[in-house]
Amino acid sequence: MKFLDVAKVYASSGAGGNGCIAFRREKFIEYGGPYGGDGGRGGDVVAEAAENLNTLIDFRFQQHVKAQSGEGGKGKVMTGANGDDAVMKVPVGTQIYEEDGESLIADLTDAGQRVRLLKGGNGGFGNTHFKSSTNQAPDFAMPGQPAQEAIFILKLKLIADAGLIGMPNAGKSTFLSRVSAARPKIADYPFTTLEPQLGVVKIDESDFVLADLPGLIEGAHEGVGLGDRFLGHAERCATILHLIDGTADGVAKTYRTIRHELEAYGEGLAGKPEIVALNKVDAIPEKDLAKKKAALEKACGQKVHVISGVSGEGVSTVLRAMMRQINDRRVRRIAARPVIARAPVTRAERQTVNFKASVVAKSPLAELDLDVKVKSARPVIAPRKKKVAEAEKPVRKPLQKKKAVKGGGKAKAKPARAKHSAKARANKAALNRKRSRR
Ligand SMILES: Nc1nc2c(ncn2[C@@H]2O[C@H](COP(=O)(O)OP(=O)(O)OP(=O)(O)O)[C@@H](O)[C@H]2O)c(=O)[nH]1
Ligand SMILES: [Mg+2]
Repeated sequence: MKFLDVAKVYASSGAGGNGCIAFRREKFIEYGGPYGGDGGRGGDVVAEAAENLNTLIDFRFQQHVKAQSGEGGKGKVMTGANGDDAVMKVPVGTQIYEEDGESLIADLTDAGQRVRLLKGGNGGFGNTHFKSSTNQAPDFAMPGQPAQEAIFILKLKLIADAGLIGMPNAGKSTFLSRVSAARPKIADYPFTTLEPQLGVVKIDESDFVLADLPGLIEGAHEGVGLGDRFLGHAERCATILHLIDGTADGVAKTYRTIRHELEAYGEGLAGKPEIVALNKVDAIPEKDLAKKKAALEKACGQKVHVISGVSGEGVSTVLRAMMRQINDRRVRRIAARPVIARAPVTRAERQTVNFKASVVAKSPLAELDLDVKVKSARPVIAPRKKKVAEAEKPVRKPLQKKKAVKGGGKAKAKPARAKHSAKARANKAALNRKRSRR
C-alpha cells in the first residue's frame, strides 16, 4: 500500500432535525392540544486512532467526511432519530491541524484515542415543548441547529523508538533489513527509499521500532532532493542512528552536512540523543579506517561505532546502545505519568470507600498499629453482663405483682366476672321494673 503522511479532509457534522408542529386529533378527545415532537441530534465528526493503519492513504480517495443529520420530530410527541457520527479512522501518531496547517487541534498518540472535531447540531423543539397555561395551542416549533463545516489537515508522524538518518546510499535500508524482519528496497543508487519504512528490532529480550527514513542531502531544508519533510517521522524517536558511508571520502564533512540539515529543520531534532556509526567497514581499506574514524570522532565529539550492515560487524553493540537510550526515555515517561485518582465505578468499588475516613492519608506505620488497636479495643465493647441488665429491668415488675396481689389469687378473671354480674344484675333489675309497671 502506498504511504501517505499528509492529507486534507473536508468535514461536516450533521444538522439537527427540525421540531414538529402537530395537534392531537382523536375521537372523544376534545382540545387535544399540541402534539409535535423534538428533532433528533445531528452526528459528530470524530477522529479515532486505529492500530491497524500505517498511512493516511484512505483520505486521498475519500476527502469528504460527513456525519448524518438528525431526523425531524413527528406527531404523537415522537422525537426524531439522532444522526450517526462520522468516525475518521487514522493511524496512531496522526496530528490534526486546522486549515492553516499550523494550529494543532489534536495529537492521537495512543490506539483507540478519540477526539471530537465537529459537534452535530441539536434538534429543534417541537410545539409540545412550548405549551403553557397562557399559550395552550402553540403553532410554532424550532428548527434544528445547523451543521458545522471545517477543513482539517492530517499529518502522520510515525511512532518509532529510533530513526535512521544519513545521506543516500549510507546503507540505512541494508541496516534495517539486517536487524529486523522488514524488507526495504536496497540498491546502489541514491534515493532508493522514497518513504519511511518501519521494522521491529529484537535485542536482549527487549524490542523497539526502528524507522528507515529517506536520505538527506545538502539543502534538504530548502527542498533539495526529497526535502526534509520525512524528518517529521523522527520527531517522536528517543534516539537517532546517524549512519555515514565509510567507503566515501570526507566523512566529517558528511556528518556536518546532515547535522546542519537537522538544525535547520528544528522541532528539537538537533537536540535528540544521537549515535554515530561509520558504516560499510567491510569495504573500508584498513589503512583508512583509523583515519576516518578519528576524523569523524573529532567532528561529532563522541564515540563512533564501526559497523557493517552486510557482515553484521558491530551491529549488536550499536543496537544495545540504542536500546539503553530508548529504555532511559521509557523510564522517564513512566515516572512523569500523572497518577490519576479514579472515582469508584462498580458497586463493589463504591462499597469499599469509607466516607468517614480522614482526608489525611495514614502513614504506613499507622496502618501497622491499626491491628493492635482493634485487638485491644475488643474487651471495651464487649456485651454488658446479664445481671446488670436484669437489675435495671424489673422496675415495673413489683407493680404488676402488687396489682395481682390486690385482686387475690384469680385477680384477672374475678373483677371481669364481678363486673359482668353487676351489669347482669342491673339489667335484670331494669327488666323486673318494666314487668312490674305492666
Ligand atoms: N560493502 C557494504 N555495502 C553496503 C553496506 N550497507 C549497504 N551497502 C550497499 O550500499 C548500497 C546502498 O544501500 P542502501 O541500504 O540502499 O542505502 P540507503 O541508505 O538505504 O540509501 P537510500 O535509500 O537511497 O537513502 C547498496 O548497494 C548496498 O548493498 C555494508 O555494510 N557494506
Ligand atoms: Mg534506503
